[in-house]
Amino acid sequence: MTVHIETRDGIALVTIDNPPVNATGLAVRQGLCEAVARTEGDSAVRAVVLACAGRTFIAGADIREFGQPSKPPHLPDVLARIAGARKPWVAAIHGTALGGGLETALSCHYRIATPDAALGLPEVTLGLIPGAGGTVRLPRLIAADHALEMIASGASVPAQRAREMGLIDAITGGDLVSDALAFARAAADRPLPAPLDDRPPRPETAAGAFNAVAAKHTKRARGQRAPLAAIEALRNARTLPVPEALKAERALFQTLRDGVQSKALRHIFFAERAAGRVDRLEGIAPRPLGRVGVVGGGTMGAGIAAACLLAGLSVTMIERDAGAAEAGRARVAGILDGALKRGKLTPDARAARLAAFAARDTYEALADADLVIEAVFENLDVKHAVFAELDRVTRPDTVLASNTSYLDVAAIARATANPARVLGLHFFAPAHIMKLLEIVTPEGVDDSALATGVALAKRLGKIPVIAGVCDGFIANRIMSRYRREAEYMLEDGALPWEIDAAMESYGFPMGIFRMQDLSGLDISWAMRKRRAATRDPAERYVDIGDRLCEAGHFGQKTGRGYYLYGEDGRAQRSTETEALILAESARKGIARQPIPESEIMARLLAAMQDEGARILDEGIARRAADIDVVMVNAFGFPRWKGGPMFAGGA
Ligand code: T1G
Repeated sequence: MTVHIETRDGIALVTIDNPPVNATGLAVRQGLCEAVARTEGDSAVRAVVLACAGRTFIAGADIREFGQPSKPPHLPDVLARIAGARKPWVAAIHGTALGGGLETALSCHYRIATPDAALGLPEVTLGLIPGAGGTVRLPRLIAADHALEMIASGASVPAQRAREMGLIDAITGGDLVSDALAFARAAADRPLPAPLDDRPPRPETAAGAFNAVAAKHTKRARGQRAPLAAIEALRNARTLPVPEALKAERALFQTLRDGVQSKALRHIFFAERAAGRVDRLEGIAPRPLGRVGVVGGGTMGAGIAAACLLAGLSVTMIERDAGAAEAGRARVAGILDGALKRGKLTPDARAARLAAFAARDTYEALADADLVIEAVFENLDVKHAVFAELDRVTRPDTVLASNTSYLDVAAIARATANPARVLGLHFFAPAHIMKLLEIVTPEGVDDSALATGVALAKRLGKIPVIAGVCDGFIANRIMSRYRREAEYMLEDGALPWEIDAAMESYGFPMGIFRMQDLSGLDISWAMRKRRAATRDPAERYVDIGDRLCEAGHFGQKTGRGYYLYGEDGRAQRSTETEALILAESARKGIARQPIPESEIMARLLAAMQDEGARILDEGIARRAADIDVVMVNAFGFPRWKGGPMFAGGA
């Protein structure tokens, strides 16, 4: 039974049991209609508690249903029956009440939640707005600007905050269902509260607060339609009669649901979850993951160590000497302090995490590590020396991983007696924040070692994407390709700020030249010099980046790169860079032609899709959707475009 009913001393307990997240699929909607009819018709029932089995209260409508014609009873109709019930309904919330789940709770007369519950309307993250009354009812329960913030941002609020805003009536102290039954029993003796539809919209918390939130999210939209639709729906809720506002909400929702941005966002939602499912690992248990070793306390090593500590793992970091170990320890402590400042860690949790951390200057300190991640200088000889030492000091079952961003992991593995225990774990800076983790799989890597890498990604709250061994794996290989295309366009007729503007109007947070200036032009310059001897002479090569570096212009850190940087650090167009580019075009005999914005993006997307197709052909990536997951999570490809392969119709 997806929805079952039992009555305890005159209170009906309606329980939804629809794993994995109690989404309001057809059977749930039918079951709820049945529950309303039965409880309304049973004179022994005085009140109703709506609860969910499993890990969470309803986490939303079933997103998988959106691609097909929706079948009645539709959620808004189901919720109207609950709201119209003559007996009080109490929503008993645990886990996350999200989207249609929170809308279902809003149609109940009361809501109570466990202390660790969270409530939200995240529809905008799927390119939607609430489609079952949320934009009309939420602002009748909580302040207008609070309602707009929740719906336009899609962010959840914890139970305590929900209580303060008036979104829930109580937080339970003990067992949720028992408390909810007691709450319902007391409610049965009181007059029913007025349905939300009959209440006036709540005022804003301060004059102008609503418009300030609207302005903030209008600015942040960057071409996304859903946040703007959310603002429109919340304005309707304040100005139109409820029936008109609900009709307008439904129309906006259906337009968004059938639009390309929502299809792209739903594609990425499921692609990110599918990325971690690896057929070859079915039935393969990961090895234990309690103690992690990190070799290297630089930016990446410290970020990786902090990510593991924040996930509750014990970490031993080693560096070449006591001074470097102390510097690495300080970097890790700094990251945890940042998490404390941002409220992501309590002082006790920070102390506990630091107690699980050691920074040492001897390989012997890694003797009991379950997994070791190397994050040292990107040089094969250096990595060979590290892995030879790891082979010597670690247990035979310890998984060894390199964080290399482009070196051949199989070549690194050859420094060990058992290469099958070596894989790549390519983190992206900052490692404790970026969600993507490329899991690089050399030929012959042991399945349980691979399963351990995937398990680590999930433990860290990251998205694992399996990548084969090649230069740059998936992310950097595609980025190198479209960076080259951008540089070709500099010679052909475009300027850095034109290319960056095209990318930013497409939805990237930052254009590629601005991004390179930020990370430092000298890094890729060093890589180009290293590869000069093996570069294909037939391949077109653009010298502009080299010219800038030869003149000492490494980007923001030297005050000039592709852009000029003022005291305030703002990027400005550079006439010197423009002159250098024009001179390079002339030197190569290229007659520059202006390149319109649409063509700039078309060429960049074609470059990404072309490299993506090669990556699939070579088996470096398992599916086109994995490539989308990588580009969205590594390089800010706009989620609402679905990734380069989705955008290209793959
Ligand atoms: N529909 C269908 N499947 C869903 C789902 C949903 N709403 N939410 C999760 N799943 C699947 C997911 O694909 C995965 O499947 C499994 O559940 C576990 O998810 C009318 C229109 C709830 C915080 O946007 O944010 O309501 O991979 O791996 O990390 O106005 O899932 O196991 O086969 O993410 O513990 C609004 C989306 C929908 C919430 C749990 N709701 N879900 O996170 O597990 S639109 C959402 C989440 C809507 C109404 C509108 C998270 C989670 P599989 P998971 P998790």
